[in-house]
Amino acid sequence: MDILKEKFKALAGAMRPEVKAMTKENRNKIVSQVELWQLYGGARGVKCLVWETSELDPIEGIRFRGYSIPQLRDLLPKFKGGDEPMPEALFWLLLVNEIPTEEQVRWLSAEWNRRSNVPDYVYKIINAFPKDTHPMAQFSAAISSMKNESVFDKRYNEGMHKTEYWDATYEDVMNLIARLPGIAAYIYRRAFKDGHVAPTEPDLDWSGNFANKLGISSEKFKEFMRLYLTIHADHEGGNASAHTTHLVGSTLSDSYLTFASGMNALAGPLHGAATQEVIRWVLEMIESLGTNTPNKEQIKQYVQKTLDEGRVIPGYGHAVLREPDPRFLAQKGFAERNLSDNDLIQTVWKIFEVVPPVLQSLGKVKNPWPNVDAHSGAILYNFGLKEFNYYTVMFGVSRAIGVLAALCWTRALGLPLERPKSVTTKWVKEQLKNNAFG
Ligand code: CMX
Repeated sequence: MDILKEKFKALAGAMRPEVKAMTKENRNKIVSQVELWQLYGGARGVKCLVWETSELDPIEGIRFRGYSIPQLRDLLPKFKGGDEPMPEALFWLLLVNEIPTEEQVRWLSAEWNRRSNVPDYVYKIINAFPKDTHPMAQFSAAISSMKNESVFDKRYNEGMHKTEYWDATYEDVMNLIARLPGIAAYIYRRAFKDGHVAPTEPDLDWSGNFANKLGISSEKFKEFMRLYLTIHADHEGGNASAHTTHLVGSTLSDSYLTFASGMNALAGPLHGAATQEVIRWVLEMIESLGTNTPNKEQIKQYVQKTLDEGRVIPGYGHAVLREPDPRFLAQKGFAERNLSDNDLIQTVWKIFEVVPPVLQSLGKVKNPWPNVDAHSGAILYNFGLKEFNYYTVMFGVSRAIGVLAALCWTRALGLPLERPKSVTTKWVKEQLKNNAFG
């Protein structure tokens, strides 16, 4: 058994009976109440789900196993010569709740490289798509196609005991994460470049290899990838891609179909596809204003025009956060250190000054501040990745780290099929008529 799996087995093995006993003893304690608006309001704030790997505070933002992003930039091991945290290190932390050593991270990079071979038929499936098919549709289909590889499915069909589900899931999760850079890069290279993808370099990490495979091999871009793939990984369990992964995983669907479902959720413009919508909107603004360096007054007028057209300002607002997203600030910090003389990035910073007061003045927007998607596009564009309908795929590669670590935990704790109760409006009206709500 490998070193990470061994640690996970020990930790989760101890926690499963503890959770069972705690649930039994406190079965009827009330955790959360649901108000009528929440039925029609996307279940905002209803606590009805366990997610071990991260927690989102509306003010402080995301904490991965209790650590903020600035703390993790300090504490997580770096690639040799680099400054940015590595997603391998984050996966280790999420899975076994400890900061890994450099040696442990090197082991995980090598392990993912070892498992990174993508089956040939996956390329054939991608090749069958028209090249202009949205990259997220190709990504989702390519991932789904690997159901055939599932260790979980094979062992389930052989009669695996339910206490072993975590073990088979761990194997699928490790294989799937290892293959994602190759699959994602092939979608990019085939749709927009010459179709050639660089081979995996055994001495390079997961992010460095992804950068190489995309065809952008500068050290700066590799460093950005390390940061980007770390900070987009997890955002507690209620967001659409995480929750979808959790829901589908709870049916014991294999990790490939389960993760592909999460990707289908990420592909929506109110969620992960906001990353492409932001840059599209910024470029449209630049074109419409006829300048690469719009001033704040020009930006304000364009923001107002967008709102008057009944559209949202992409990259701003959040269902939970009520302050600027620390993931936005982490990317701003990277740009300040590495790319600040760039017009597009300067424009993103001016938008950051202009948009919040405008949204605040509407009186209905609960969070006028930027979210993660407000910054990433401008940096990717600057590195030469200009095909912005591809950006959500990159978000998806990162999201695998969080939602698949969480899937291992779901299986290890033996959580059941998810099945909340729905009601009809007729039922709501009857309850109101009978004064049946508290
Ligand atoms: N621009 C304009 N209006 C906005 C807005 C924005 N950026 N954010 C919220 N609003 C509006 C809502 O559309 C809603 O209007 P109506 O009452 O007329 O329907 C009102 O303000 C209240 O919404 P809210 O409670 O503040 O926000 P929600 O929790 O309903 O929605 C989100 C959150 C992210 C969908 C919303 O802020 C939004 O559409 N933002 C733009 C898209 C975006 O950046 N999404 C990425 C989120 C991060 C991620 O998941 O990746």
